[in-house]
Order: sequence, then C-alpha cells, then structure tokens
Amino acid sequence: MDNQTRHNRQSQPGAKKLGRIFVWQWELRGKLGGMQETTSHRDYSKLPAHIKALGQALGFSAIGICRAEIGEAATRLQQWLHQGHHGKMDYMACHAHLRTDPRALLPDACSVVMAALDYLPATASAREISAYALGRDYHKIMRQRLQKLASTLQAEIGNFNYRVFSDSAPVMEVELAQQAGLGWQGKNALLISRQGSWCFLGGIYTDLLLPPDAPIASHCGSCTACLKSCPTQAITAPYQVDARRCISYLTIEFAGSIPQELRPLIGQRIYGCDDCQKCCPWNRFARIGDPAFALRPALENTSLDKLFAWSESDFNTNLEGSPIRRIGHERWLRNIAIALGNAPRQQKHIEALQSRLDHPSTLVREHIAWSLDRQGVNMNP
Ligand code: B12
Repeated sequence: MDNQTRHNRQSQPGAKKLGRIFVWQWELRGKLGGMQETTSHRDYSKLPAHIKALGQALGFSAIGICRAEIGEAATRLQQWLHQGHHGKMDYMACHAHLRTDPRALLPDACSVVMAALDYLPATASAREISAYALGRDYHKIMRQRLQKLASTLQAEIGNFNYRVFSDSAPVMEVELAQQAGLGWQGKNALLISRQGSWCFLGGIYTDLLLPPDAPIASHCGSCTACLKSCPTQAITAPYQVDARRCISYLTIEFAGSIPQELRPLIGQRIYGCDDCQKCCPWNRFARIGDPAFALRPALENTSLDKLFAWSESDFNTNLEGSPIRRIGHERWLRNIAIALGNAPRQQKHIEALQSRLDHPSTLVREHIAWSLDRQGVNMNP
C-alpha cells in the first residue's frame, strides 16, 4: 500500500471516529495479508506494549513510538545550518534533506520506534574523557539490539519493512525521541527525562502503522545551568548549540588545528565534554548504565602523560571496540597535547610534550609547541 492510500484512509471521517487504534489494527492486518487467518485471534492492540517489553528485555531503558514526521524541527535544522553552527561537519549540510524526511531512508516509513540506552559508568575515574566513550562503542551495540528487537517482532507477526539506526544514518534522533515521549529536548539540546540525559538514542523506521505515544512537557523550567556551565559558551542561547565552539566537536569531529583562543578553555578534556550534562539537575536521578559501557581497564587510573606515550599500535589495541578509535592516533595526540599545556606545570608533563617534538605530523607538533609555550618552556633557547 502506498503512503498516499495510507494517509487517505486515516483521514476518512469514519476511520477518525473509530480512533487511531482501530486504524492501526486494520492497517496491520492488511499488512499481514495471508497470515491473517492463522493470527486473527491475536490482539494487536497489545503490540506497542509488547514492543516495549521486548525492548526492556534487551536492556533499553525506554522505548516510545512516534509518527515518521519531522515537523517544525526541519526548519530549525535549516536555520542551524544557515548560521554555520555545524562547522566542518559537512555531512550535516549534505544530508539535511534526508534527515528531515524519514521516507527518504525507508520509502514506506510511517512509524518510528525510538529507544534509549543508559550509559553512565559506575566508576568514572578518567575525567578527561566523556562518560559515553569510556566503554564500548554505542553505535554497534544500539544497532545490534534494535536489529534483534525488529527481527524478533518479524518472527512473531510476519514480514514488515524496517531500518534501524543509531547515529549511523541521517536521522533527527533527539526530535523523534521527544515526539515518542522518551523525554524533552533540554536547553543543552540533549534529550532529558526524569532519569537525566546519560543515554544513547537510536530507533527503527518501520512501515507498521503503530499508535504514537504522547510527548511529555519540558521540565527545564527557568533553569539555565547548562548555558552557564559550558566552558566555551557553545550554548549561545537556550536550544542553540554552536558546534564550532563545543569541546565535543573540537576534540572529536574537527580534524584541523584547534583555534588558539579556544585551547585554554578546553582544560584537560581530551575526548568530548560532559559539563552541560553534569550540571543538569535531572542527572541527580540518573541510574548506572548498561554494563557494555563500563570503564575499560586501559582507561582506568591513567594519566595524561601515560596516554600521550601510547604508540599508534597501543592506541589501536587499548581502544579496540571504543568510539575513541574513530578519531585516530594523530587527533588523539593533538588533544592530549592541549590538555598537557593546560595541566598544572609539572616536569612529567613538560617531558611528555618534549618527547614527541619530532612527531611526523605538523598538526601534532604545532599543538605541542603551543603547549610548551603555555607551560613557559622556551622552544628556541
Ligand atoms: C551533530 C551532533 C553533534 C554535534 C552538534 C550538537 C548539536 N546539538 O547539534 C556535536 C559534535 C557538537 C555533538 C556533541 C554532543 N553529542 Co551529539 N549528535 C549529533 C547528531 C549526529 C545530530 C544532532 C543534530 O541533528 N543536530 C542539528 C541541530 C539542528 O539540532 P539541535 O541542536 O538538536 O537543534 C534543535 C534545537 O535547536 C531545537 N530548538 C530550537 N529552538 C527550540 C525551542 C524549543 C522550545 C525547543 C524544545 C527546541 C528548540 O530545534 C532544533 C532541531 O530539532 C546526533 C545523532 C542524530 N543522528 O541525531 C548526536 C547526539 C545528539 N549526540 C549525542 C551526544 C551524547 C553528544 C554529547 C553529549 C557527546 C559528548 N559527551 O561529548 C555532546 C553534547 C553537546 C550538546 N550539548 O549538543 C547523543 C545525545 C543523546 C541524548 N540524551 O540526547 C546523540 C543523539 C547521539 C546518540 N545516538 O545517542 N553532537
């Protein structure tokens, strides 16, 4: 059935009177086609609850359903891009038309099952690295579990079309998660619920027409803690993140020379930043996350000078299966060089910086020179 037919049916006055659940049952039965006879005893009104139970069994902290429609957020994305807030993340501009149109990724998409997976590690001794990156790479884990959810459902109700995603396709995940009632978009632009914001998002576009959950109201109130806590003032106004100033962008997404005026503000952070979450009052209610995201031993009780000494092969081995590996050894050294420059003046920090002055990368050498200068070390005696 094409989308037009689907929507036409929904808009028939008779169907409206009967309500969404009826339309949904009817559509789903149509979709099941030949299976209808054998499964007609089934109560499909229980399907959303069943999807949620499957999600819970897979470890998701929340599951919600929304329509595959982006709405006003599409205009806001265009404004954000127009202001240049995406910096050098060209993929945000190039794929904007796909991001705002679920049917560009799955032609018959009419519903989205959105999922949240908590990641806060029980121990977080590596304060220089943002909490989401201390354990395993969420992209893979989220998608594996979402795939499992979809295939289990298919085995139970028959074939349907779907596509799973978690930061792996052009999708507006926060917008869809808030539509699906998983939380509200906070002033720091992240999805916040009553259990805080330490969760990954992902979802399933599907051609099953499922009844949507109701969005929940924002509970940010008059709080502006995240705006005030951002070390680089990247949250320029509520809901406005200028990625070009965000430490997460600078240390992860951005490949070049970090603007000198921002380097002192990065402090000792070497991968991402959590300040706009740590300060959020709702994160007082956060739960410990999934064991997959527990602190990996290689990052336990370590220090900037030790991390800076890792060879490329140490980097790849110690960070096997970690999202940090995506930035590569060169950007890793660039970031640690800045952190060493911002660290308290100690001989071990200076020696660490000097030990890599002959590194083949101009990018790394340039950042080391800046840091040694900041530490008061004269490079040209
Ligand atoms: C690009 C990106 C970034 C960029 C840009 C950030 C940004 N805010 O856009 C950078 C690299 C900086 C980044 C950083 C981080 N990211 Co990021 N990022 C993304 C990505 C890939 C796309 C986000 C996007 O669409 N941005 C475009 C702009 C237009 O969106 P926006 O800022 O949300 O803009 C909206 C608001 O301005 C809103 N708005 C405007 N006015 C108003 C007014 C009101 C009243 C309201 C309600 C809304 C509103 O409308 C806009 C459109 O919806 C998503 C994954 C995905 N595919 O969705 C992950 C994602 C958002 N990131 C995530 C994470 C974890 C982070 C970091 C915490 C990582 C870290 N520790 O370093 C930081 C947090 C920084 C921050 N405060 O945003 C998670 C967030 C999970 C959650 N609980 O929300 C996501 C969902 C990835 C995932 N699958 O889990 N990220």
